[in-house]
Amino acid sequence: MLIRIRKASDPLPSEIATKDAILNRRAFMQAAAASSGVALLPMFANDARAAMKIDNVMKTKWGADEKPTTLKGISSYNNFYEFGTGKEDPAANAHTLKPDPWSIEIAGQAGRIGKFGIEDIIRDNQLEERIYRMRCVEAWSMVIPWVGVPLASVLKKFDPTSQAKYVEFETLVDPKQMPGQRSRALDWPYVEGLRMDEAMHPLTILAVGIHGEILPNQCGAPIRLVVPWKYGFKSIKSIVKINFVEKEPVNTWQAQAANEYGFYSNVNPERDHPRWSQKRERRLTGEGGLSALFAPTVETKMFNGYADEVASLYSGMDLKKYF
Ligand SMILES: Nc1nc2c(c(=O)[nH]1)N[C@H]1C(S)=C(S)[C@@H](COP(=O)(O)O)O[C@H]1N2
Ligand SMILES: [Mo]
Repeated sequence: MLIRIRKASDPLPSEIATKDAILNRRAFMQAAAASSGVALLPMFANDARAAMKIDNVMKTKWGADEKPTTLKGISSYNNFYEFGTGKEDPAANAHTLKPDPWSIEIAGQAGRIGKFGIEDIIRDNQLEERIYRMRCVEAWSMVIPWVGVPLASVLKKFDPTSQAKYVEFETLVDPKQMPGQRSRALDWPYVEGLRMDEAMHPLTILAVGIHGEILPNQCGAPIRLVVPWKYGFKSIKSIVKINFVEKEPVNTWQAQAANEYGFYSNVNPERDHPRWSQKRERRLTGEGGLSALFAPTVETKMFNGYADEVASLYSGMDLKKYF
């Protein structure tokens, strides 16, 4: 089931220690923020910055020729409705999220179910850097150097049964940590789903970092999904539950407006959103003050440019119907 795109090296004891250290450093960060009475601002504090660094990340071929959006750009223009609906809201509000300790409930059609600490979930994996183009349904895009692990290798540890046709993911619900949940902007928890073969595809990862550093809270700390050939909303943040299910899950945006957002949500320039075109996208580089407004547009590619890798998953499907 697991398709390897390279020979995976066995983790060295030092790498295992590194993953536990991610969480310890996160605790350090929070302590530092609490004692200084300021919000977590890793971008502006040098000590904190060093503490955010993730060691032993293996570079991969993915996106080697791309110019990544800056960390500041990636972490100051976000969609994370749990912290407000404005693009600047998550950066301003996400300091109330406590990503450490963190556990994920594994449920449904699998041999091993229960609650697992995040450190157990990624323990056996080599952390990889993959520079992926990410495209929001709102027609903007970024190039993000993720640090993460293949989702397939994580899911396999829980022995999904033959009944497991889809994987459903849920975000934390806690209005104390996520003040946006005091409003009914969306139905909480935020839910997303993938077909099993999409979840097992080698491009699909769980991310724990960006630009070699621990994920900023507003980017979905401590662990979020990344599915680069689909619109951004499929890449659910701050995951607390992974559920192996038989039926196609109803994802949050589909529940919100089924005529606008489907289950598949593959990036498709040929299928416009009912209210706007999907033919082009604004590429946000994170450089220059008002880049979000004045960013040049580029052509949107089918499957966000990953057609060679993923088109075969959908052979025979009418992607205008299954949008
Ligand atoms: N839990 C949760 N996950 C979420 C969202 C959200 O509002 N809540 N927004 C989605 C959308 S619409 C996009 S475009 C991406 C944005 O990820 P980024 O802020 O890291 O760029 O997160 C996705 N994951
Ligand atoms: Mo999005």
